[in-house]
Amino acid sequence: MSERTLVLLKPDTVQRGLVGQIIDRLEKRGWKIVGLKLINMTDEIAKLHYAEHVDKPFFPGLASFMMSRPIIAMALEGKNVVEAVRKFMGSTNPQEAQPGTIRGDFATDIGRNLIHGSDSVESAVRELSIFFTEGELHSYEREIDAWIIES
Ligand code: DAT
Ligand code: MG
Repeated sequence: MSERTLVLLKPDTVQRGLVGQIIDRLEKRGWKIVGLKLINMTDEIAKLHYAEHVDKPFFPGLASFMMSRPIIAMALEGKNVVEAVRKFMGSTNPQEAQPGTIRGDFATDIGRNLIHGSDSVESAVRELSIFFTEGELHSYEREIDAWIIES
């Protein structure tokens, strides 16, 4: 079933000039970009987005990293895209991430792991509403989808 997920390309991705390569891989996988913008994360957004982590010892460092430079926020649509993007990203700790994943190919440190993807369909709905208004999420046809999606 087609669903949507939130992807964030973290400040390290933008600083390292990896935005194009990562978006290239996402597009080649066949997922549809339905929202995209460059933003600065605020303290308020960090607390909302990482609500499950606010009381953890790593949260202050995580929040200040995420607010340090601009990030890319993307909404992706596709079949089983939430779980599939998690696999595409690789393990949270890049030391454990498989080669072929974003973190496994481009990252070494947990605090510089390049990319965020929603961890469930429920999280995706919640997180997308933090970063995008209804009007910023687009529904549109792609003729090539007949060559990517069976039905
Ligand atoms: P993920 O980003 O894979 O969903 P998460 O939701 O558990 O991972 O954590 C959010 C981010 O917080 C993660 O991408 C990097 C940081 N983080 C998680 N666990 C950490 C830890 N033990 N030490 C430092 N940073 C951590
Ligand atoms: Mg997470």
